[in-house]
Amino acid sequence: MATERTLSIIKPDATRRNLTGKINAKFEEKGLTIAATKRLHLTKAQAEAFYAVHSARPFFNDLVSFMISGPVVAQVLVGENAIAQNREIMGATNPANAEPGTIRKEFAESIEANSVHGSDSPEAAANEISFFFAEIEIVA
Ligand code: IDP
Ligand code: MG
Repeated sequence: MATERTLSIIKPDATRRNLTGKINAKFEEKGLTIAATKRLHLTKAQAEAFYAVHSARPFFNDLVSFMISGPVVAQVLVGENAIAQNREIMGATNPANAEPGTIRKEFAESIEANSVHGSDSPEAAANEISFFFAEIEIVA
C-alpha cells in the first residue's frame, strides 16, 4: 500500500444538516488526514463539469440540481490506500445497501442525496483534486 490522495465532497444534504464535523470525524478516526478543505457553492456549469462523466446518465440533471442546491465542502484526504479507504468509510451509493457505521448508512437521505462524494480511482482522484485545489493549498 502507498500513501494516496483522494477528493471528497460533503454534499448539500449534509451541509444543510450541519453534519460536516460528524463526517470529518469519521475520516479522521480511520486515519485519513484532511490536507485541504474549501466550502463553496457550485455554479451549474461547475457541477456539470465536475460530473461530466455522468452526463449521459438519466439522473444527471437531477444530480446537478441537487449539487447546486446548497454549499458543499471539497476536501483532499490523504493516507494509506486513501482512495479505497474513503470509499469504504462512505459506504454504498444507495444508503439502503450501505454497511452499518458508514457515512451513507448513518446520514444519507436517498441514493441521490447521499451526503458524500469520493474519487473512485487514482486517475479520477488526480483530476478531481486539481478541479478544486492548487498544489500550494494541499498540506498533508
Ligand atoms: P458514487 O458517488 O458512489 O461514486 P456514482 O455512480 O458515481 O456513485 O454516482 C454519482 C452520484 O450520482 C451518486 O453519489 C448520487 O448522488 C447520484 N446517483 C447515482 N445513482 C443514482 C440514481 O440511480 N438515482 C439518482 N441519483 C443517483
Ligand atoms: Mg462516483
